[in-house]
Amino acid sequence: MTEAFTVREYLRDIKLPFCAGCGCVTVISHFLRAAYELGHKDLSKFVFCSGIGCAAWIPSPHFKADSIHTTHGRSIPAATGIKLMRPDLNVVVFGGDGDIAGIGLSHLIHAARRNLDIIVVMVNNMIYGMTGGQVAPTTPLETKTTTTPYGSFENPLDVPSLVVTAGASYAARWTTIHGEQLKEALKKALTTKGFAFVEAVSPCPTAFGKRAGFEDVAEIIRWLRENSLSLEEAEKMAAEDLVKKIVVGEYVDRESSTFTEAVYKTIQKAEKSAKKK
Ligand SMILES: Cc1ncc(C[n+]2csc(CCOP(=O)(O)OP(=O)(O)O)c2C)c(N)n1
Ligand code: SF4
Repeated sequence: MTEAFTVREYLRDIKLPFCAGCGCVTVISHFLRAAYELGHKDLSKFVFCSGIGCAAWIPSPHFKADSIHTTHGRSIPAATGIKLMRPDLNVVVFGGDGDIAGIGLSHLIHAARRNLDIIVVMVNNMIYGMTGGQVAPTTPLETKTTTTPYGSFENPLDVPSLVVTAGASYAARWTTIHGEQLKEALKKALTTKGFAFVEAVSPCPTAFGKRAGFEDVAEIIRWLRENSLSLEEAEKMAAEDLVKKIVVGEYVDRESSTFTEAVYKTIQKAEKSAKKK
């Protein structure tokens, strides 16, 4: 089935806005391949939501699909409304780490807590890319950015672990160099009953690489390869040795009742009791 796949089938004829070497392009390709391998010949069963930022340009207006660009950090509330009105559709949120885990963090936590049946793909370039490279909640410790010229002094947020604690059904982190695993995680997310979260750690040569001291995108890719380790390997290591590592793998894969089910069940119950009166 994979032989005939071409990303062009799923994209409008509009030039993508990303810099050369940007991981957003890799994420597009793996996401569309995942959809294709699940039998989606087009994106008519999808709605895409995104906020503001480079990664927020992934779906809209490029995918041949219905999509909505919201304000910065507010893509999950829009997705919530769409999913409740159209539970038959795959509602997918794309966003950067600033959009999803910075300004939009509370929405992410509550969507996971509710086990809202949407898919959130967070493209983690470890910086605020579109605004020129400010420190983000995901920037690795001691990394130089425009707002931390002497290196970041904050611990980065481990977003997959956070959504697991909040109640997500599925959570995974891969990098764009783990192509096959990332695509498989996206397929799992798309078939998960409940809240599914996929983090794709992604190179941003322009805003992250230059400030953090990387010569070019090849050097960022080398760094991703050298610093990624599996959850199983990480379990055997001390916390202080993991500070600058990228722990990849599936953080959770479990089933429980979803927000949409709970809402519709409550509506039915209310209608039944109203009829009795
Ligand atoms: C309410 C609001 N605050 C701040 C901004 C400015 N702003 C635009 S994009 C962005 C962050 C982008 O970073 P991220 O979400 O990680 O996406 P990236 O560009 O790195 O893909 C910020 C702070 C805004 N547009 N709206
Ligand atoms: S600034 Fe970074 S994230 Fe934005 S398009 Fe360029 S490489 Fe990609």
